[in-house]
Amino acid sequence: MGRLIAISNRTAADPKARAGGLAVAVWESLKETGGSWFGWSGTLVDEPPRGANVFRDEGVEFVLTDLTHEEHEKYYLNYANRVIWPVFHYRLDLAAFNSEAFKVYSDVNQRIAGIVADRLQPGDTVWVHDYHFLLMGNALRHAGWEGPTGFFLHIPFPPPEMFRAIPEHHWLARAMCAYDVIGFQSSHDRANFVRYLVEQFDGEELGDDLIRVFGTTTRVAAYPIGIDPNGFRDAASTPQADRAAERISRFLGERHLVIGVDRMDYSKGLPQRFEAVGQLFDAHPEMDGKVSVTQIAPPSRSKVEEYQELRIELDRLAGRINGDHGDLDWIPLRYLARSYSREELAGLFRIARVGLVTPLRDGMNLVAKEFIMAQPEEDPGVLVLSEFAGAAEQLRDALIVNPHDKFKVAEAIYQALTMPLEERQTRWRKLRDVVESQDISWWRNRFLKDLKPAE
Ligand code: GDG
Repeated sequence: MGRLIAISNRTAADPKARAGGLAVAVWESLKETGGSWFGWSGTLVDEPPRGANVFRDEGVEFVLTDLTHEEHEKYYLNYANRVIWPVFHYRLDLAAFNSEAFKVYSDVNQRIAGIVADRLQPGDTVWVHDYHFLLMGNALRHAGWEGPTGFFLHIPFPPPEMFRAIPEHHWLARAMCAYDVIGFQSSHDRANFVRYLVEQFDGEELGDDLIRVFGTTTRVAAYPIGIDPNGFRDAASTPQADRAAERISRFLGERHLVIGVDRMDYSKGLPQRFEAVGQLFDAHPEMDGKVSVTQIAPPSRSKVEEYQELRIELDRLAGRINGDHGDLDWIPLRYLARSYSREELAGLFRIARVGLVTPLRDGMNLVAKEFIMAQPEEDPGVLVLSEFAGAAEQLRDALIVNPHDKFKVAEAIYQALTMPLEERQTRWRKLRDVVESQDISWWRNRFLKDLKPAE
């Protein structure tokens, strides 16, 4: 294969950003093939930028463009994060449809496609990531690029009934089919998209994941993303991890740790999770003083109104639960609205008895996989996992719950806290085998193997 060209809104140009799953996966692939990574620089400017900021790091070329304030407002904050994000997470009620924002979204896709197309060479393979760039494949075709072009959606794809609520759904779908390969996190997301193409545009399933629609053939398949399992296991035994584990142990004493780590986002089901924790202590007073639930929730997109409301709701719920159940020497639910390093998180996961991953909707959820890899084999913790996370398709030996059902989630936490060692080990070994075998390289290799023109 020739050069790999990655396009994503945020890149790993900043070495500190190379810790997350996507950043590591793309970064490693680009280093192997000597490729380029196009995206937003993170800088906002008043005037439309001319050209891009180009630099190299470890053999990888970064080509970054600034966004204007207007582009940031309409393309990023409005269309990507207040139309596509909520609808794709089944939250029509939170969508702020806006045709002007769609126009700017489309313009930014085209502008960046122009920057990319100018630098593409025959033999290159283009891999576009995520919901900011649904239109990028089509824009590249218009700019004259004919080589292999694939797209991976990191977030869920909604049922057709919801997708059709987006006024521009037909434009989005038509443009998406300009990609040679469209990858989803789960078979469920794939099925939603295929059903949309079949019902709306008489798409024809040709077998082998190929769909014929809009006069072209596109591969539509599920490629569940993985993590770097050894990297995360190693992170859990660094001095930084030990220090974090030690610090929280001082606070825990003999108590069991139940941990959650999520970006503060309404898709992650945090209010429902807090309610379930309250229910746990209501239903099992014998757990009083024996368990400490710690939720780490770094704020994200704090300029968007719905995120500000979520923050207020979490403050309120945590205050109520601690007011109802806490005692002079015990805080049942600690909620920390800040971020920690990857090593610190790994250290906290390592000593947790229960990992709570209960999103209302999630493309995959990498935290579930990271939690597994940080567990010690001799005394592993238990994963409580939402059936609505993409990860639930793979991690069948977790305790799978409906995150809307606070009674069942509370019982699953209780079951996890009281589970005999032997059962914890049996479940954990099976989960570890999945996370290890279906890792980040497996994901990347499967996608790139398919990333050739479908005909
Ligand atoms: C999207 C999709 C899909 C979290 N807090 C801190 C921190 N994290 C790290 C986690 C994990 C990553 O961020 C979060 O990944 P998730 O998969 O859980 O969720 P999203 O951010 O919503 O990601 C998701 C993913 O893309 C990949 O395709 O799985 O469904 O929504 O790695 O550990 N990292 C550090 N400090 C924190 O405080 N360093």
